[in-house]
Amino acid sequence: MKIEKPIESHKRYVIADIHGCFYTFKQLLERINLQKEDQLFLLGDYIDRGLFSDKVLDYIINLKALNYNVFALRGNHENNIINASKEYDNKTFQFFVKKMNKSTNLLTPEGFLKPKYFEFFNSLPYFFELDKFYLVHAGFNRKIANPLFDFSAMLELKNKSDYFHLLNGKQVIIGHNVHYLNEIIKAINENYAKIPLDNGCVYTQKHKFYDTSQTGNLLCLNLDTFELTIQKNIDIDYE
Ligand SMILES: [Mn+2]
Repeated sequence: MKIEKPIESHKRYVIADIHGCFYTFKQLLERINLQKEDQLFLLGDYIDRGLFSDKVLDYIINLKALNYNVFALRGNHENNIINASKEYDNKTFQFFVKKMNKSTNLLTPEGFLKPKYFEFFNSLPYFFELDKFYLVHAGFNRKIANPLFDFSAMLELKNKSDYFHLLNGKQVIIGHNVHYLNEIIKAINENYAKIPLDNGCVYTQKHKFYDTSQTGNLLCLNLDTFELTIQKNIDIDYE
């Protein structure tokens, strides 16, 4: 899906991996002072891990209803939950959502995925093509002739270091893989071919893999100035 740049005075922002951190997301949007004419790109994984997946989704759906230019991509978490809702029997599905996802607030009292969320997830595209950028949840499979056809790579790609060249002349902006803040800032400042934006917003406490002094923020990149707004997780105050 190709998206044209807005006129000069309007801004373009990208936010990745909100993962249920509603209050942090809202605070970040207030700090950038998002206007209706701006473009806001979201890189997927709105749900799970944090406690407020439903509030995040309702907020995004409402911004769209109010005619904000919100462009939301599909993450593996959205893809997994719609697949599970189609493939599993209801008991297994509820178990999956409860145990794996902590997102029981996405379900009806009968244990089905609420139709408004199913519709939203089902509508999400896999990538956006902009003037100078591709935006995608996890990345592109650069080993095949046309990376724009490998949809599972777009959702799941784990490899942290396989892009040193632009894709069709464009920079690629990704979420999905947690990167430390200093790595992200370096990629932005040095204009890397691939810019990661997932700083592991939910990882605020001591963690077995991550140095949490370098994680725990939700980030917003201005695509035209490359200014980065760093919002510390405030959802922990609401849990
Ligand atoms: Mn992901």
